[in-house]
Amino acid sequence: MQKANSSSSLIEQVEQLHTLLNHYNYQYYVMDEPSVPDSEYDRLIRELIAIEQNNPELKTLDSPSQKVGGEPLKAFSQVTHQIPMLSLDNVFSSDEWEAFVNRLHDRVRHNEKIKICAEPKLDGLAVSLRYVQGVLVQAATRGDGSTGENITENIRTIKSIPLKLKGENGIDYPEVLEVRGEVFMPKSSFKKLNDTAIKKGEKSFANPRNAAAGSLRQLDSKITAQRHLDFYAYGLGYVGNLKNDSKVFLKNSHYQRLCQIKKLGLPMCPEVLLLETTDQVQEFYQNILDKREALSYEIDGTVLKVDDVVLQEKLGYVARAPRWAIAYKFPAQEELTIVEDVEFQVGRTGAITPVARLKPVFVGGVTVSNATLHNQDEIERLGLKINDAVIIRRAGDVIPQIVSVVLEKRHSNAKEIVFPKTCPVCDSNVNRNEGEAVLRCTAGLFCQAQRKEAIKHFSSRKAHDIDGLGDKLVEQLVDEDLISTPADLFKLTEIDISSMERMGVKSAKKLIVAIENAKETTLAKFIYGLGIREVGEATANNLANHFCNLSAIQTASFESLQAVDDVGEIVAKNIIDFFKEEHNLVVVNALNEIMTWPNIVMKKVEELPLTDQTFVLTGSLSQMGRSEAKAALQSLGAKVSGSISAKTHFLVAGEKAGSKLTKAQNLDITILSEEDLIKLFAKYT
Ligand code: D41
Repeated sequence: MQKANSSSSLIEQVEQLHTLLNHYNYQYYVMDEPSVPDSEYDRLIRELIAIEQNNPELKTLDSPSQKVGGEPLKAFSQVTHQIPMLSLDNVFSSDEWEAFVNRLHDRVRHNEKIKICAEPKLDGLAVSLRYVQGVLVQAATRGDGSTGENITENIRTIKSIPLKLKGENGIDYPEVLEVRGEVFMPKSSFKKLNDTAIKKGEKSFANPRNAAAGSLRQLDSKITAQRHLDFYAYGLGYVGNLKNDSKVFLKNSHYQRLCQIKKLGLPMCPEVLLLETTDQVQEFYQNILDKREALSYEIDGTVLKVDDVVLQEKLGYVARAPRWAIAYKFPAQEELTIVEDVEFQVGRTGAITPVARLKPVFVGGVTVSNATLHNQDEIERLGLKINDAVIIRRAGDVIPQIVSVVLEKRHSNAKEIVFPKTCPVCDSNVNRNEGEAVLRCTAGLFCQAQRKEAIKHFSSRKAHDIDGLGDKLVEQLVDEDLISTPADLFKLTEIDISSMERMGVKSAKKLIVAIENAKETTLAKFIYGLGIREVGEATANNLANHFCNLSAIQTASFESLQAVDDVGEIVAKNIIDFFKEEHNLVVVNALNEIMTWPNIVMKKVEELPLTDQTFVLTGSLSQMGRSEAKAALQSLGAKVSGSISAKTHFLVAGEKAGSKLTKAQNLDITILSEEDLIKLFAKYT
C-alpha cells in the first residue's frame, strides 16, 4: 500500500531490496551456498536500514532488517531458546570503534577505565549447548535467535565438545548450563574436504563457514562425523539451579566466565585476552589481523565485549544486539565487481596471460583494478564473459583472484572472451605446448614485449640490480629503439638517456654509473639474470655452484643438468632450449664479453662450508634483507627452504618470529639469531 510520505520509487527500491535480501538469505542459510560476497549483503542491508530509519513507515515486520539469521530447516525439530541468542552489531574502522566507546561512556556515565574482553571473530556458526546435570542433552543452531534447529546428534560427533562436563554436579557447575559458542571448520579440514570433493567431481564449498554449516545440517550425523568440526565457547545462555550459591559459578567477569567454562572441559579460543582499557583494542585488532593467515581457523574480525557483567546488564540491548558488545570487522576479503574488459599480456617467457580489467573495488584493504586470469582453462572453469559481475578475493599478500561469476547478475551485454590468434604485441605465431595450459608467443627476443621483460628482469634487484632503471624507462628505451637486448644497455650514452621523458642530466649520469657497476657480477646472478624459464635464484645458484663456469652450463647435456639440485626434466629442457636459440646466444655471447665475474675457479659445491645444511629464515632481520641473507647462505653451499621440517638443520629467527619458531622449537632444531648468522658469515667470508 502506498504511504503518503514515501515516494513510489522509494517503495519500489525497498521492495527490490526485500526480494534481493530474502533471496541471498535463502541461498546463505538454507542452501549453504552464498551467491554474493558477505560485503555485498552487508551493503544492501545497511542501505535498507538507512531507508527504514528515515522512513519508518516503510519498515515492515517481515523486513529482512528484522531478521537475525535464517529460517530453521524443515527437517530438524525446532528448539526454542530459553534465552534468545543475540546478534552482534558491526564496526569497520577505528573511528567507528571510538564512537562505540564514547557511547559506552555516555550511557553508563562511567568515567573509569572499562575492561574489554577481546576475542577473535570466528567465521563459523553460533550454537547453544545445553548441559543438564553435566550431561549434554541438547544442541541447537541459532536459527532466527529465538528458535533454532535441534542438531544434538551432529554436535555429539564434534570431538572437542564434551558429552559430560568435568567436575562435580552442583558444585563445579549448575544443574542446567547453556554454553554458547561457535562451531567452525579448521582451514586444514576445509582444504581436505574440498580437495576430495573436486577429485570426485562433486561441488566444493565456497568457504569454511559454508562447509561448517553444510556439515552441521546433515540429517545423517555419520557424515558430520567425517567433517572434523571444532568449537570454541564465547558465552553463556541459561544458567539455573546451582545447589550452593549460583554466584559461585557466575563470576562477574565475562573473561573469567570463559575461563571457568574451559575448566569444565569446553574449549576456549587461545587468542582471547582481557584488556585493561579500551585503548588497547586497536593493538589487539592489529595483532590478530597480522596473525590471521597463520591461525588454523578462519576469522573475519574481532569481537569486543565489556568485561564487567554488572556493567553489561546496565547497558542492556537494542533490538536484538547487546549494547555492550561489538564486532570490529576486518576489511572484506571478497567483493563484488564487474569485469570491464579482458586484455592479453605477454610476459618475459612469451606466456600470453589474460588479465581482467575490473571496475576498481576496495578489497582486503587495497583498491584492486586488475586480476590475472592465468589461462584459457581458468576462464573456462569460471565460465567468465566480459561485463560479468564477479566475486573478487584478496587474502593476505596473495594477488587478487576472481573466485566466481555471479551468473544471476549476467546481462545481455555479456561478451565471449576471444583468445588472440597471434601475439598481441608482435603478431608472431602463438602456440600451446602439449600438456601446458598457457599460450605462448614464439618470437622470443624478437617480440617487443619479451624484450622489455627480459631487460627488466636482467636489471632487477636480484639479478644485476641496476639502480635508477625503472620499468617505465626500459619501456621507453625499447619503444625508441635505443635498446633491444640486455647487452644493449651497456652501449647507452648519457645523451640517449637524458633524451627520455622525465630524465634529467643528473639522473642520466647516475644511471650510466649504475650500468657500469653492474658489469661486475657473479656467475649465479648472471645465470639468473638471463631469465631462463623456471630458473629462479636458487636454481641459478645451484647451477653456478655445480658447473663453476658459463660454458660448462651452456654445453651441459640433458642428463648432466639433472644432476644439479632442483633441476628436473622440465628445467633441464628449458635450459637446453634457451641455449639452442640463436638470438639468445647472440645476447649471451655479447654479455659474456661485457660482464666480469671473479674468474677464480669457484669451489665445487662439496667443498663449500655449509653444503648439505638446510636453513629456514623467519621474522624480520634488522641488518640485512631476507633475500640477501638467503643469497649469502646459498653462496656458502647451504640450502634455504621456506618451511620447517624434520630435515631442517637451522632456523634463523629475526624479530617477531611466529609459528615457524614454535615449530622449530618443538622439533629441537637449532635456532640462530641474526647475530649468530652474521658471525657465521664472518667466519666463512
Ligand atoms: O567468534 C564469534 N563468531 C563470536 C560470536 C564471539 N566471539 N562472540 C560472540 N558473542 C555474542 C554475544 C555478545 C551476543 C554473546 C558472538 C556472537 N554473539 C554471535 N555469533 C553469531 C551471532 C552472534
